[in-house]
Amino acid sequence: MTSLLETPVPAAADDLTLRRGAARVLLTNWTGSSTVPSHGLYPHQWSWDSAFIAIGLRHLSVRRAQRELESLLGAQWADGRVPHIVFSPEVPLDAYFPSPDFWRSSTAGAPSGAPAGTETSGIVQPPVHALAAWLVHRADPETSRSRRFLPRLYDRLVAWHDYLTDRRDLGGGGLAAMVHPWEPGMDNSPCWDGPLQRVEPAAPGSYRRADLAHGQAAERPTDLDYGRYVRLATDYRDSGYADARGTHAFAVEDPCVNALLIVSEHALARIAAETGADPAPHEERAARLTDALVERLWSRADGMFLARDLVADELIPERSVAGLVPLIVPGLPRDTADTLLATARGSGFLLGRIPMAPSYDLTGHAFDPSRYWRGPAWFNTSWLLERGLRQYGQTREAAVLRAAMLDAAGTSSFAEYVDPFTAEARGTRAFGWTAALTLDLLADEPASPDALSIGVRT
Ligand code: 9WN
Repeated sequence: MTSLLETPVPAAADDLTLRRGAARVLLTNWTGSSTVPSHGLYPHQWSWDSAFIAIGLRHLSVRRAQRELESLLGAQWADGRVPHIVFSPEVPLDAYFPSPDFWRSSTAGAPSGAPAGTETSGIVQPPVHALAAWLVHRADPETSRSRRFLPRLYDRLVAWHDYLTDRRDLGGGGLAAMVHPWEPGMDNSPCWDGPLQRVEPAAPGSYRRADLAHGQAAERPTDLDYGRYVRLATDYRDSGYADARGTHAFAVEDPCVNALLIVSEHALARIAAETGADPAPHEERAARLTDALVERLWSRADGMFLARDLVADELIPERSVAGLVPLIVPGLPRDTADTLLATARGSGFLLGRIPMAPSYDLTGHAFDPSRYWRGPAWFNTSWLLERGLRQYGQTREAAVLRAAMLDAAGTSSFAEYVDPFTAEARGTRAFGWTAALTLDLLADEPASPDALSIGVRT
């Protein structure tokens, strides 16, 4: 197969048309205080979606980008968790499952400090928020300072990271654990197939999926997996959303989640310095997390990071794009970064040889180019890889990936995910973070390889 690196970097067909199309998606998906990932399939506010969306929205409206993060963090629980969904009271209950009457956050979540006046889910998603807040600030520091954007967010972001590094350190090794496949954001990844075997699915008639009304069954999780998701969420809710070691049937440490936590902790150090707080504790925590990531999740045999199953206390032998995302972490040992780059270019992910890296190993037994997180390529993980490549000096490869992403975003009508070989659209269209990250990629070529100066000229 010819490497894309051997051909000239194609200019994005028409940047202006692409920019207008992406802006239209964000304007259409804006609800007045936040952005829905998609009006049909995901009609509420999602946590990591909002962070990626804010990163793109800052190029369109800094005020809206600030609002996006403020509204999400406004629904934070007193224990520090940032819920993975903030429900809109205007959307009918049957538009999305599980709906607010399933999670019952304001009652079942009360022991864990859920807000009384807003309905949310009780689980979390990857912590991209401090990174997003920093990037939104950098887009227009003057407006940010005059609105006291960072000082108002700082304590909330610290409480969020404290929750993850304290209550969610379920493995005792210093990393944050996820207790439901919806939490790492890559719900249907083959990484979770093994740990999910232990979970008794909820009875098929006890709930009704809403996703199949919008997505094709062949591109979505199976009913059996859905039954297991429902069982885990029900049990967590019935425990009052309590986090304690040894009580979760599903508990994993995910490399993408923890890499994002590290980058966000570095961002928190910059936010601290900007707001007059002490950055040192954040840099120290980022360094500790980086050591723990390498110590607990690096697989020398696989040349990449793997997730750890905390119930069995072993690495999960499935290679997903989550294991390449730590390229976004600054200061990895050089041989670790070099090996990771080699794995990304190798037969499992073909980085630089196909348009966008798949979500799961192309040679893996469970690979499927169309099914949700089991093979298709996503724009958020590709955006992270693009930044990671740049950070480790691979600017030419980063430029090739950027061009391929822009091309795929336009031709797929800002699809939720695409076939990794053909970049053909899969999932829903007019998807929030695809449009937002397109705007971010179009905004500029970052002046510095530092992951925290993503998309901002310094
Ligand atoms: C469950 C909203 C979310 C993304 C996730 C993606 C998908 C939800 C679902 O959609 O998950 O949270 O219903 O499948 O997997 O990453 O945040 O876009």
